[in-house]
Amino acid sequence: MHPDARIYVAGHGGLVGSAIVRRLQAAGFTNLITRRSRDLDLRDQAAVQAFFQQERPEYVFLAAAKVGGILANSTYPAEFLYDNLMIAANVIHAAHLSGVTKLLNLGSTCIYPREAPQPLREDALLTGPLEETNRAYAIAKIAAIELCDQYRAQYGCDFISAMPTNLYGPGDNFDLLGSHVLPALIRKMVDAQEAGQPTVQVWGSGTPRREFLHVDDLADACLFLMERVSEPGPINVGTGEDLSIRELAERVRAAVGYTGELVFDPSKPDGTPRKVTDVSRIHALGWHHQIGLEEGLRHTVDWYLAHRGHVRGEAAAVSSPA
Ligand code: GFB
Repeated sequence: MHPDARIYVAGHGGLVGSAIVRRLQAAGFTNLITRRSRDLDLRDQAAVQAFFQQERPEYVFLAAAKVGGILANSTYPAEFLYDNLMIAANVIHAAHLSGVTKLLNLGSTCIYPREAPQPLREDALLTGPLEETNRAYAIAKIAAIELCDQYRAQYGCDFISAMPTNLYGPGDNFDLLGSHVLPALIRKMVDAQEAGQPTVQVWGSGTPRREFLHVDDLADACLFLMERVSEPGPINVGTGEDLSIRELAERVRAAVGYTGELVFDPSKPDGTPRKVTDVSRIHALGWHHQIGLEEGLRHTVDWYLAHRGHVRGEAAAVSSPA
């Protein structure tokens, strides 16, 4: 990408899109195109096609999506399927029609089967049944990969797909019903410490294992992949290291300085028992994450404390994947 390339970041207001914008600006790209969702509804095919004809982006980062944690995914499966299918179909098709040079599609490691061997390799895609709590979202994300691959096969479009593991960082959704586990635990423990509350509820059994990647590392990987990789199929982006939800809760407690007890709530779902990515493909390509969980947690707690008056808190935020 040349420094004045016309680059559209779809979903620039979300966790991932805002990190990609920061990364592109830091790298000296000056011609970034963005639209707020209230100005351009990516589910509206005619509006999306008109936008692409008018703006003629050369590069597209597709970071727009309806996303949320385990509860939001299982409460609103129709919207997680419909919105994400429409966004992907409209943007990818319009990118083809308007002659976009290259597009990077962002998905999630929940595309892999629930019982796939761990760590999750890219070739585990479509080899078994999906996790129930996020099947709708996963199917939309699998369809987006397939769109990229079929437009590549039939029309030669240079469309690639990155599959980040669970993400966190500045700009996350801290709504307790809609968010993912890491921002939820930060918020619960900060609030509990301030209120002198002796316990904090942690959903599920605490035994599921998850991997966490700082969103600034993901943004770096997106730029890396956009500039260097042109291949079909998903490419995992993660750290390759996981921990249990109980261990995560202890780490958050230390980062926040919460002195109360953790209480596990078995009435809430555990979701998939383990999700850790095999990152050998992206390592072989030459990319490696930089931000460890301890540093990333500290940074995110600081960000939350500085921004807590005006963080996002929708039940299921629209605008960034994973
Ligand atoms: O982050 P999370 O909502 O998403 O939950 P998934 C991860 C684990 O943390 C589950 C537990 O076992 C939760 O029960 N957990 C404990 C909590 N306390 C909390 C809490 O206060 N809030 C939340 N949210 N969880 C999502 C998928 O799955 O991950 C999406 O639904 C997507 O499709 C995303 O792939 C990355 O890792 O289970």
